[in-house]
Amino acid sequence: MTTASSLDSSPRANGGLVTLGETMGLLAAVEPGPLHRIKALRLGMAGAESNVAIGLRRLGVDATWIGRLGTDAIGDLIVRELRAEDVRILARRESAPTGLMIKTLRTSELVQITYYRSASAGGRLSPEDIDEEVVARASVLHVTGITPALGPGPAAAVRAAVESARAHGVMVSLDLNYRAALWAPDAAARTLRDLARHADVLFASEDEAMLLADTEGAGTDPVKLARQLATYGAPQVVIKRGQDGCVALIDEQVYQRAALPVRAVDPVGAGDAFVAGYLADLITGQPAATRLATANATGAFAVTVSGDWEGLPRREELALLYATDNVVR
Ligand code: KDG
Repeated sequence: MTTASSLDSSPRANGGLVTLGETMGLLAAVEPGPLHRIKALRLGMAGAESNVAIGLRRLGVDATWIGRLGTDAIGDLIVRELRAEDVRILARRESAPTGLMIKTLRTSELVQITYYRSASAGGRLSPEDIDEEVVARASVLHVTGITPALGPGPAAAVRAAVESARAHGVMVSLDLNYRAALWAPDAAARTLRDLARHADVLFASEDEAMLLADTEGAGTDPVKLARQLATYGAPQVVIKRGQDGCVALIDEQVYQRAALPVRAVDPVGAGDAFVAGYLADLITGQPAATRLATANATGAFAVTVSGDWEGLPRREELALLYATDNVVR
């Protein structure tokens, strides 16, 4: 098996992003409180990988999402939304239902997510869904640690996509995205370590980095954590620190950026937005410092709006967060 090359940390010029994973219906509470007392739930959709794909499209970069959806109204809703966002969809429709998640605000600061996805269409993803030609034409293949947690088929699909990407010289981006509701930490660490060895760009929160790093050596210091993750071979390691900004080790240089001050309404999706900003600028050939600035801005925009992807910015909006007279425009 090939491992990530530390020599080539720039993507090919003409392709966009290809990603794969499960996108689900999302029922989001419109007010804080326990679910049984909520007056209304807003119906939408979300999925870490399709959130990233939408983020790239909003920034003007081509994006393709591969997945499986039920032949049901939620599947139709997802197709409509992704089409409206101009994401290319390579999805089979299944007799199994489209997965669903419920997002409640137990307090105005505490978000709770409940999944209804154990026998969903998205969990039937398999290597036969991976079109090698589509992957070969991309600049970047983006995968997350959520998909391999869905079962052996999705895990094999991720491996097949990564192998295709590596065989065709396509950069591999991995967001560890550990989901405790889906698998145990030791099983996750084993699989994610293996995937990390094939990544050119590796994203992690501090907690996720600790899952893979030797914490005795790194502790909780984000720069040390980034250095530890870099030992898996990725020339670009980015630690997402939420409201504390980010730390990155890119081509052996350390970068640290503070987050942009915004009033957070909904933190879910901020990580995907951050990744989308970074990858959009990577694909369009921007230098590391610009990639991180864009990532910070896209992450900040995402948290200002209720919904996992709805607040993602268009390129011309990025500078708005730096404006000093940002009241009326
Ligand atoms: O990062 C946000 C995602 O986690 C969310 O949109 C849903 O894909 C999702 C998941 O599996 O949690």
